Amino acid sequence: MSSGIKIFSYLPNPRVWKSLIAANFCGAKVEVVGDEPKNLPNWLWDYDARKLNENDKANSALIRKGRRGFTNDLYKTDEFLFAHPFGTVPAAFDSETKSGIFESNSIMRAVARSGKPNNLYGGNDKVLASRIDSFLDVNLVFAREHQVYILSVEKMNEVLYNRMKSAYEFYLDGIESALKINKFIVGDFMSLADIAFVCDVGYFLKEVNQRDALKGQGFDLISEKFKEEYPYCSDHLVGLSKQEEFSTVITDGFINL
Ligand SMILES: N[C@@H](CCC(=O)N[C@@H](CS)C(=O)NCC(=O)O)C(=O)O
Repeated sequence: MSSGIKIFSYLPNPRVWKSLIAANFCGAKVEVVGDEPKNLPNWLWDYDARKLNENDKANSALIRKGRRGFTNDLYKTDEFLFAHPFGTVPAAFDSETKSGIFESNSIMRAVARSGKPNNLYGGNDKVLASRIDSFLDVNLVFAREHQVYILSVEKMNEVLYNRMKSAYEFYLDGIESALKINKFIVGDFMSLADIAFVCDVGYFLKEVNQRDALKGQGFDLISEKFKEEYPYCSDHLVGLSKQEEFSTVITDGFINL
C-alpha cells in the first residue's frame, strides 16, 4: 500500500465520491480537504490548501481567472499549477511524492492502485484493466457533456440539449447492454466502471431539479423515462447505492429513484 492520496475539492462532490467509494473497497488512505463550492474562491489552491489569509489576498500573483464552473478569481499557487496544469478540482496528490493526479476517474484509479490487492481495476489482468479503462473513457465523455449542460441549463439551446441527449443515450445504451449480460458492468465483479457509473449517472439524475427551468425554455427532462428506458441501469444504480461502501459516502437522498 502507498502512503495515500490527498484530495482538495469543493464538497460534497460526486467526483470525489468515486475515490472514497473505491477506498472503502480497498482500504486505501484518502484524505479530503475542502469547502462548499461558493467558498472555494476564498481558499488557497495548493498541496496545503487552506483558507486565504490577508497576505494571500494581497498577492496578485496568486490570482487566476476561473475557467470551468468558477466565474470568480481563484487563488492558485504556482506549485499547484505545476502539479495540476489544468487547474481543476478535485485535485489529488500522492501524499509521499506530492505528485499531482487530476481527473476524477484517474484519481479513483490511483486510489485503487494504492490500496490492498483488489479487483476494482482488474487485479493483475491487464486486458481487464484495459476494458475497465474503455468504460471509464466513455463515462468521461458523458460526464463532460453533463458538466457543459448543467452550466448552461438556465440558457439552454437546441445544440447543447441534443449533444447532451445523444451522450446520455450513447453511454446508457452501452451500459444497459453490458448489464443484460453481466451482474456488474465489466463482468461478475465490482469495478471502477461501476463506481463511476453510480456517481456520474446519480449526479445526472439531479436533472429533475431543473424540470421547471428546462420546461420554461421548451425542453423536457432528458432523464424523464430513465427507469423505463434503462431498467438494468436503474436497478444497478439503486442496488449499488444501498451497499455500505456507497451509502456511507453518497449524500443521503442523492439517489432517489
Ligand atoms: N473531468 C474533470 C472535471 C473537473 C473540473 O472541470 N472541475 C472544475 C469545477 S467543476 C474546476 O476545477 N474548475 C476550475 C476553474 O474554473 O478554474 C473531473 O472529473 O475531475
